[in-house]
Amino acid sequence: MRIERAELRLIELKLAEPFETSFGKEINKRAIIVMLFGDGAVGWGECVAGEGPWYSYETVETAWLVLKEFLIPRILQREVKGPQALWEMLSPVRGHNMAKAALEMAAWDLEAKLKGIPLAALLGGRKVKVKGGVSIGIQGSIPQLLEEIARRLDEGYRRIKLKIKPGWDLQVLEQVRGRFPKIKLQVDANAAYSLGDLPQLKALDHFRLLLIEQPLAYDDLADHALLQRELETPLCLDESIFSFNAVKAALELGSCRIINIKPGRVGGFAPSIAIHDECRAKLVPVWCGGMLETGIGRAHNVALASLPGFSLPNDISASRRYFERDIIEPEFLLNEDGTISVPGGPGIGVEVLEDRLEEVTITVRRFKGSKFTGSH
Ligand code: OSB
Ligand code: MG
Repeated sequence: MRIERAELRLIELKLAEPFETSFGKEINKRAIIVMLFGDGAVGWGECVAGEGPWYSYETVETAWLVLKEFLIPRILQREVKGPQALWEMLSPVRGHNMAKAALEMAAWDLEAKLKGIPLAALLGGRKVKVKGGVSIGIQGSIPQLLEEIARRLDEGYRRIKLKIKPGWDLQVLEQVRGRFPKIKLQVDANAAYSLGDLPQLKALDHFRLLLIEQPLAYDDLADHALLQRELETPLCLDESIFSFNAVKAALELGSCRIINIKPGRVGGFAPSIAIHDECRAKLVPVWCGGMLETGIGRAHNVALASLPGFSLPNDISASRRYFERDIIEPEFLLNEDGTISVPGGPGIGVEVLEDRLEEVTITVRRFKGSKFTGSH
């Protein structure tokens, strides 16, 4: 493929409901949407960097800068053998995985469209539907949380993830398990604990959780390994897994027994597939995390989750759980069996609503050769 031109768009959508984690509360969702044009087709990507450096050091603005100054110039007006080769062309840029992934994933969509096959098939996925799940933020009170869980179960979700933090953990789980003894339940601390909290963390073993996600610091594989030895419940790493090499280290050290793969966090589909294959060979279950993506990012996540090693329920919910109106059609719906269907059309298999996209756009920048046009 030849990348003839590219476009970046900063967009903002209102979330259907605010989302609170141990690191903050989000009311609106900002994202950078990437378009890559080549050989008569267009590939779509979405950058998952947040507004502030809380989940990761990357932000919407650092990603915009790195895309514009360092990543797009490496591929523009160049002949690219395929998305794997494109990832290698971006690899001299150290870090900035979310910026890289947005471009790389757009190239996979473009390649799949040029071949006339679904993105899922190009990635090696075989499933026609993937297991859904819903991530529930920290609520104002325990009764409110119980209501929220009941509503999500009613909607058909079969696995609930609760955000926890010190002070919103054991009493909350006590009540949740009391009311919902049988549901598939897991928790995510977004790195809010330390080994000083060992008694509280050990008490999590009482709640029959599928897993405990990222309890300790984002860069602390050693303490996660110590903690995993103290717990029966499997630990799952999210923030710590920023590369294939981080997975090797985590598995070698015993820092977790499950891996959350977010393609944005690891730099795209090429590293996601490598991590998936490594985990599969070592019988380590994986699942696909989410970053409150628009329908574009969700379509990418659904395609990835169709690979065979994604055996646990994913943080993939219906479009409506995130936004009143998504930017794609058809929107993602939850099937009666708690799954989300993998689109069967070429590439991401959903249509981007260009009018809707225009409505939510804050800034556009177009790149063509060494010149560019646009407002930022
Ligand atoms: O830690 O998994 C996380 C959203 C934003 C940032 C980090 C996380 C999350 C979620 C939401 O848990 C998952 C989703 O997109 O449904
Ligand atoms: Mg997480």
